[in-house]
This record gives sequence, C-alpha cells and structure tokens, in this order.
Amino acid sequence: VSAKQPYRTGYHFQPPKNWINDPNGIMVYKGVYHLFYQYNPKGAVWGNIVWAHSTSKDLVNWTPHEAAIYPSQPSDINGCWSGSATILPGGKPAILYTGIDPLNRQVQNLAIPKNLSDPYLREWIKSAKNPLMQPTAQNHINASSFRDPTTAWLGPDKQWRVIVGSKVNRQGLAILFKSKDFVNWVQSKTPLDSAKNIGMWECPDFFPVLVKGRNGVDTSINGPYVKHVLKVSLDDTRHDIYTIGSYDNVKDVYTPDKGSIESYSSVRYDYGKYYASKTFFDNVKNRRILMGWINESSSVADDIKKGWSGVHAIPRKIWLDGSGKQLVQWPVPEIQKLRANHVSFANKTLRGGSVIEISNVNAAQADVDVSFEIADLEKAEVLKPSWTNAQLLCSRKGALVKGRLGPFGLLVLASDDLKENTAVFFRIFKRQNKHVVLICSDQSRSSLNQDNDKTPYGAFLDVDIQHQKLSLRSLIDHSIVESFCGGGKVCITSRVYPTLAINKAAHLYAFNNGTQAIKISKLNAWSMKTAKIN
Ligand code: DQQ
Repeated sequence: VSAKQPYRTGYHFQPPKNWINDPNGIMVYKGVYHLFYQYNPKGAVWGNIVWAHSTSKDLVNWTPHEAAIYPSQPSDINGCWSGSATILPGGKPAILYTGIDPLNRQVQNLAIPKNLSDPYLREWIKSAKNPLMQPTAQNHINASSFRDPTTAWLGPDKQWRVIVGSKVNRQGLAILFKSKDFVNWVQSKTPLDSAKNIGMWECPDFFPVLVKGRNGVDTSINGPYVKHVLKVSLDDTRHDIYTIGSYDNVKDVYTPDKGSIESYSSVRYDYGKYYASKTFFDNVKNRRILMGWINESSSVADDIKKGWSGVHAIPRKIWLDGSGKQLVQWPVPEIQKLRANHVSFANKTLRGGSVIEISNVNAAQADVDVSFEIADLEKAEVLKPSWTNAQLLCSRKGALVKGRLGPFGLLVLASDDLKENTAVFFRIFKRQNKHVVLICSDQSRSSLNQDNDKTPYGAFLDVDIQHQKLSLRSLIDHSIVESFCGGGKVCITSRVYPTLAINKAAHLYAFNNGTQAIKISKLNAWSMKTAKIN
C-alpha cells in the first residue's frame, strides 16, 4: 500500500483498478475457490458490467483470470449482471445470471464451463436457448426489476427451483421458477416470499442452516434438523436483511418464524457497509461461506481520482446461533495465516477516562481481538424507552460522550494526536432488570476530509453480560474496519479515509470514556501480512 494510494487494501479482495460490486457465482470446484464479480473494465464508476473472475486455493490469496462472462449475445448485450452458480449432478457447475437485452429488459441466462477438466473454469459457453426466463405480457414481470437468480436447489420431485429478485410497484418479490432440466423454467403461481411497500429485492439468497452445530449443508438439503434463511438486498436502504424460517419443499412454501421481511428494521448481516452478499456451500470443509461487497463512503470524484471503487469483505463462515433467532458470522480461519508480530496482554484495568496504546503492531493492517469484563453492572445508565434505534443512539452518544459503563473499546486507524480515529465501542444500559448492550462504529472523526460519509453505525447486541465476557474482533485494513462483536452475533463494517493516520502513522488504542473502570480480560493483536490478491 503506497503513500499515493493509502486506501488500497492489504488483505481484502479488490482488482488492481476500476469499479467492482457484487460477488457472483461463488463456488468450489476441484478444490479451487471461484469468485466472479460485477466489474467495469473501463473505469471507477458503475457501468459496462462484466463478470470478472479470480480463483483461490485458500480464500486469502487470489489469482486473476480473463473476464468469464461478458456481453456477447442478444440476451446480455447491454450487460451481464448478478447471478449464482449451482453444482449439477456429476459435479458440473452451471451459472444463471441476469442479462440486459437490446430493449434493456432484464432476463435470465445460463452459462456452462467449456472445459470441465480445467479447474480454473476459464471459459464459459452460453446456452443457445437464452434467455431462459423473461418478462412477458402474460406473466406481468416488471422488465426493469427482474434480476439476480440464486443458486438453484433440488426438490423431492427432482425439479430444480430458483428465485429471482423483483418488485411490482413498491412490493418486493422473490419470484420462484421450477425446471426439470435446468433449461426450461416454469414460473410458480406464487412467489417464495414477498412484502408490501418495501421496494426492490436485489440479490436474494435462500439456503438451509443446521439447527445444531456450525457446519454448513448443501443448498438442496431439507428436514427437521435444518432451518431456512431468506436474505434479500434491499435497494431502498442498501442493507442485506434476512429472516429465518421453515421451508416446505413439497408445497414450496417458506414460513418465517417471526414476522417477515416486512420492515426496513429487520435483522441484518452487517450494520455498516455491506451489500449484495451471497453464500455458497463449501463441501471441502463442510461449511457455508458468506461473501459481500463493501462499497465506498467517499465521493464519486474521489473514486475517479484514485481510479478504483469497491472491495469485498473477508469471507465469513455463517451458521445458526443456538437461540435459533439469528445467524452468527466469523472470518474464515484461513485469514489467520496472515497474522504476524503477536502482541498480547491480560487482566488490564482501563480506568474511566483512560486511553492506552497497543504498540508494536502495524495499526494500518491488523487483526485485533479483545474481550472486556464489567464489574459493576448495576452502575449501568438507564435506557430510555425512546432509544430504540441503535444507529441514531450511536450518533447521539458518540465516543466523546461520557457515560458510566462505556463508551469503551478500540480507537483504530488513529493519528497520534487522536484528531483522526474510528471508535469501535460498547455502551451498557439497563432497562428494568435486563442489560442492553449497544455497539457502535463511530467514524465521525475518521478523516479530516469532509467529503466522506461519516455517519456512525450501531446495533444492539444480544448477549448475557451477567455470565459472558464482551468480545470484539476488528479486522483493520487501511480504509476498512470490519468488526465482529459478541463472537460474530453483530458485524459492522466501516469505510474510512484517514489523511493523517496512514500506513506507519496509524495507531491503535484501547479506551474507556465512561466513569466506571472496565477490565480488558484478554487482548490479542497481530500485524497482518499482505495477501497476494490479483
Ligand atoms: N448489482 C447488479 C444487479 C444487482 C445489483 C448490477 C446489486 O444485478 O441487483 O451490477 O448491487
């Protein structure tokens, strides 16, 4: 990472230059991980979209290949938009993706590998029958809102199912299609799910998770030992939200356990910048992996100046929490091989108002894992009934606003005078006899440059702090802070653009701006080596 390009990443996925958005068609084939992504070969803004392609043996280091899918037939001549891979019987991959046709209609296309003996799957052939799904006068599908087919799954009737994101007026839809041969697709009478007055559902994802344990399962698995997850990327709010429920694969009915994706305030994969994500089943390591796009918080003019825009988050393993009420996400363990220069301490008291530096780590490119212990829980401030919006509460009560139990946490990508810093911190409140934990990623002082979006992010964390420590792991990478709180129950990703806290001038601190002392029960920090990415 050079002085001229201080915001490029050391270990987060990005191409050498230009615009990147959604991850597409992720899969593992012959032991090789494949990542395709929405890419503009001609510039740092969205447009001219093709499927760029990289492969990896470890989800950390990535080798670039030629673009895999690009406009070449009428059904995709105006763009090759998002889609997903499905592994067909015999281990043969197939990709369904959205094409933009000569009339700028959104249609769904199929592509298959030219040469199955090539583990890098460098060449793809498009079906002569494309488009396979399209808006018609009869089906009333909205031609400008019909995109992003999921990984398909097989039902007990041996038919494939796939959902495609859509909307009609303000109603978001996951339109369901079925097929016997993966080529001829028939639209089902009812969508798999829908919600009124919420806007377009982009990049849906529908997959099973085991009720017990952290392993993943193939997308076609169903039974009493799994729950299903439906995630959509809400175009209105630019958030990836999900429900957990049961899926009857005979009737093709998905029933969310509680509520549905009916409101903007549903559970989110990430409470910061994180969008258009999707999962795949890694049958080599029996896990489900989530990959997502982190866009910029800088101005378009700055993106053009630096010549690039967008990165991908560190791949996350994803599983169902023991409560059954939410998912848990954790960076894949492979990323730990980049760790170097281990710094560690335990049982350190952080008195009210104190800041301590964590030195001897490369603070611009680091992995920090810390847990806190709180002694006087009864000292917590009272949470007012009106404080229901965590993000707003983080704006009102930023890192500089003194409290009792908190704010305490980390100051990352900080200048030595603390003029610039991103504060990732906790605040503990009480409401009746329960404690409420707020976690914030406050980037309001992250940069002296005023052209960036510096809105603080926040969420409530469902942990039992009477019996559990409060943990926070942050992956810091020049312009990215990806934080995993409570062991991965809440994730918050921030993009920040320090002007002082760059490369060697970046510092890392632990702080406590509450009146009550807090104990750091354990802190581990590492410098992260630079990965070989594209
Ligand atoms: N990005 C793609 C669309 C998708 C959107 C276009 C989500 O297919 O709906 O680049 O970021």
